[in-house]
Amino acid sequence: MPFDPSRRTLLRAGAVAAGAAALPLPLRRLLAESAPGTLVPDMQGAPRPRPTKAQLQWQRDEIALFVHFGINTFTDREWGDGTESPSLFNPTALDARQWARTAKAAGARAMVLTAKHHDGFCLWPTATTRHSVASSPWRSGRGDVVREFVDACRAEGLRPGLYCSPWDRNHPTYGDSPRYNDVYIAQLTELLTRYGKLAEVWFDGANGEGPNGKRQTYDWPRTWETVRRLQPDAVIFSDAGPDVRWIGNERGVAGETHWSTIRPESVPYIGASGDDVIRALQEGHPDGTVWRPGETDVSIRPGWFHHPAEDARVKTVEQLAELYFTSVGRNSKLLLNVPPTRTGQFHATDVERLLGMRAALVERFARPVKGRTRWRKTGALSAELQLTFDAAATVSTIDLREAIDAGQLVRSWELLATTDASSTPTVLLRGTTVGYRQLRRMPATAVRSLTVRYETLDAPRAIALHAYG
Ligand code: FUL
Repeated sequence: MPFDPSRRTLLRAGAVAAGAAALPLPLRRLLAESAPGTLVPDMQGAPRPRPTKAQLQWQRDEIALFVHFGINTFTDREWGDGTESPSLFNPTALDARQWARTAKAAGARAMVLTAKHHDGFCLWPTATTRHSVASSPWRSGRGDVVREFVDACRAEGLRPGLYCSPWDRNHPTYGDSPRYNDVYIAQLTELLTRYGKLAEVWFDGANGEGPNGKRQTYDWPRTWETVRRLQPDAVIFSDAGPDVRWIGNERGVAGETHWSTIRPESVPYIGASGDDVIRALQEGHPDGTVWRPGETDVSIRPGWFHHPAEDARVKTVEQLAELYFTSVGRNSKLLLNVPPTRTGQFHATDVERLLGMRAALVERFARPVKGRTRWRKTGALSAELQLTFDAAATVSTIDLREAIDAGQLVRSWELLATTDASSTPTVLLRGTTVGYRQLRRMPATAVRSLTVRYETLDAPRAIALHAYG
């Protein structure tokens, strides 16, 4: 039995030293103060958050592939316990270019590799432990998966990111908090200085006891400071931010309402759990004081690592295309995990499904319907945008967009249509937030005009409406 998903959720939720009392003050302060976006005054003069350049780029990437690869790939487990021999790591035909080519062909613009998972095995030759590729038979101990990964990303024009688990079930210092924190910062420093520019640094909050029976207390403020100093253009992901927050589930579904802004106190520390926290992660808040959009991480298979027994349980093309609509189409970003097999390559089924997803999405957006647009303010906090066609046009996909570099303002909208048969507009769709993108599908409908009426938090700005046949 490779893993127990409910336990995984529990541990993620139970993360950092079991609660607010243990982590907390410095981190809480840091999270509250590290609002990375710049603030622009709204119409009442109150500051409203906007994204940083790095957050904007992260969002515009739309799809990134997550690559879970490591000792678990060779033991058929989801969580190693750290006692695995490095001699098990021996991919027969590792080809990071195959990952990168596939990612690109699937429409991804970035890729994030598990440089170290909870078992502590490092995919790069590190000075901090012998538990790494340097002690494995792969490439006679002279290989570096992280190097091959970043090189492959750059060769294919993808932006690389790294995951380095703070939970380390191998390192002897784990549980001895200050000593292990030094080791962890040394590992991050290697990763953040040796491999060029990174787009994203991904932190999982899972946390357990060390060999001394003590639970490790992570030093998040020092961790964030290290990333900011060494990779100022990377976004930092964790459950609670500071740049990108978790979306609250691993099913690939963002909230139907999804503000990129959030009240930091609603997710006060990494690993905070409970219905209110999940709701805050899913939906954010219109009065949020920081720009911290949600990232939707989900695996193409039931597990995060490759298990031969799951080769027949790869998500279908339809399921994958659906994920795009429930993440990117809800103002989020899709981080789609594709685990290499023991050969060190993506499985043929996964590749085929990813290409199928891409083809399905290309087909969905293949027939843009062009018309004349007219925008007007209809009130202090409302506006409408009309798209008129010369002849009846068939529409089945709607794409609404806010210019989020100036922040997120739309709080509710409805889409009305006129048809040839009647010039009285009828409501086709309704929604709440828009943000970067709001995508909707509907049965093909013949229309003469489309009008989005929307309400905003502050003085309205123009939005974009694209329709596809
Ligand atoms: C979780 C980890 O425990 C899983 O193994 C996986 O890496 C996932 C993305 O995050 O919390």
